[in-house]
Amino acid sequence: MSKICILGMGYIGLPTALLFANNGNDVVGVDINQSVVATLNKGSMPFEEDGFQELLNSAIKNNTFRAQTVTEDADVFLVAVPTPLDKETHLSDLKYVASACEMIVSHLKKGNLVIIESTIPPKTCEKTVKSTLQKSGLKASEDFYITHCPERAIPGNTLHEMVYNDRIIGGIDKRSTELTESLYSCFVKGELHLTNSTTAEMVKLMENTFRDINIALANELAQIADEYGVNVWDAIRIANKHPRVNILNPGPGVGGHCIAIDPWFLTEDTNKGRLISLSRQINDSMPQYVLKMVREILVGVENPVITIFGVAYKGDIGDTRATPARKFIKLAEKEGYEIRVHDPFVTEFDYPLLGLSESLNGSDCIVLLTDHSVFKEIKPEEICGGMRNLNIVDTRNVVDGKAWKKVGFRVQTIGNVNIPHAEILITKRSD
Ligand code: SAJ
Repeated sequence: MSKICILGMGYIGLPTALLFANNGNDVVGVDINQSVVATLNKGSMPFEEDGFQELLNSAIKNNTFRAQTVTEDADVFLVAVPTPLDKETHLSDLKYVASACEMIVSHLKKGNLVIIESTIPPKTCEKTVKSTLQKSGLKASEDFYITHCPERAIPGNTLHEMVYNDRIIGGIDKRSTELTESLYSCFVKGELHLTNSTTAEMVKLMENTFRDINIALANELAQIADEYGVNVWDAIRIANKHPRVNILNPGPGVGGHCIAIDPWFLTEDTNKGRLISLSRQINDSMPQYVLKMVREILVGVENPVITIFGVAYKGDIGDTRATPARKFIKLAEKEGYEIRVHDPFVTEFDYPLLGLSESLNGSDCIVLLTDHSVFKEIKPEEICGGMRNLNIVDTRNVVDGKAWKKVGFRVQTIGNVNIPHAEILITKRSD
C-alpha cells in the first residue's frame, strides 16, 4: 500500500485518485478550490462521468480517500493539473504544474516518487519539474524520483479507458520508471510501456497531433468535395474500406482541452512543425466555413434567427471547453444573426440554454454543431411548426437528410453541399 497525494481533482486527477483508492492505496486528493474539496468530502462528484460515483462511495466508506486544499507528506505525489495554452503566444502555460510542484517541495522526502500526468512539452520533467522539486535540497535520481505518465483516457469513457488503455511510463531514470510501473499495475489492465520522460512527453503530444492532422485532412477533403459536388461522408466511408486508410470525420472544428492545444506544445520550441500548424489553422477556420454555409442558405432572409443544436465540444457529453460552437456563435452574432442555443447535455454556457421548442420558435435555420445521439432521433415533422423558415445546416452529418427534406427542410451538410444528385447511388453488396 502506498500513500498517494494527488494534486488536481479535475477530470483526470479525481478519477485517477478513485482508482488508486479502490485498489489498495491511501489517497489524499488536493485541490486549491475549496468548493470541489467540500463536494468530494460530502461524497458527491463535482462532475458526472459513468462509474465514478460508485468508486467515490466505496473509497469514502473504506476510508481510503479524503480531499483537502493542502498537500501533506506521502510516498507518492501525482500532479494532474491543467496546462493551458497562452492564446497570444501559443506557448504552454506551466504555472499550475510549477505551483503544484512548489506545493510538494516542503513535503518531499528521500525515496519519494513524483508523477506528472498533466500534458507537458518535451523536457518539462527534466527542466521545470526537476529544478522546482530540487528546491527541497534533495537531488533528483538520488533522493527522489520523477516520471511522466500521461493520461490518455477519452472524456465520456474515462473509467474504461483508464483501466484498459495501454500506458506510457517515462521516468527521468530507470528507478523512477520501475517505481511508477509497480504503482500503476494495481489497476491498469492495459500494457505498460516503459521509456524515458522526454519520450513519454513527446508520445502523448504526438497522439493528439496525429488526430488533429487527420481531422484537418477530413475538413480539407470536405471543402474539396463541396467544390466537386461529391458527398464526402460516402467518399470517406468507402476510402476507409482500404485496409491501410482511416480518415476521420469533418466537422465545425476541433474543441476540447487536448487536441486543439497539444500540437502547439509539440512545436513551441522548434522551428519545424509546418504541417502541424497548418492543420491547426484548417481546423480553427471551420467555424468560418460553417458561417459561409449559413449565409448561403439564409440569403434574402431579413433579421435572421438561427438555432444552435449542440454547444458541447463533442457528442453525448456536456463539456464545452474550447468548443468550436463558441467561435461560430460569436462570428454569427457579429454578422447580425440572432442566436438561440439548445443543448440537452450542457448545464452552463455563456448563452442562455433553451428547451427544444423554445429554441426553434421563430427560427430560420438550425445549425447542428454537436453530434449528440438524441439529435438523430428528432422527428422533423414534430419540430417544424414553430419555425419561420425550414433550413438546417448539419455540420456532423447527423440528420437523415431525406426525411427532413420530405417535411420541407432545405438541408445542407458539410462536405455534401448543393449537390443536385445528393442521394448518390452507392451500390452495396454487403456493408
Ligand atoms: N472530432 C472531429 N472529427 C472526428 C473526431 C473528433 O471533428 O472524426 C472533433 C470532436 O468533435 C472534438 C475534437 O475533435 O471537437 C476532439 O475530440 P476527440 O474525441 O477526438 O478527443 P478528446 O479531446 O475528447 O480526447 C483526446 C483523445 N486523444 C486521442 O484520441 C488521440 C484522448 O484519448 C486523450 O486522452 C485526450 O484527448 C487528452 O486528454 O489528451
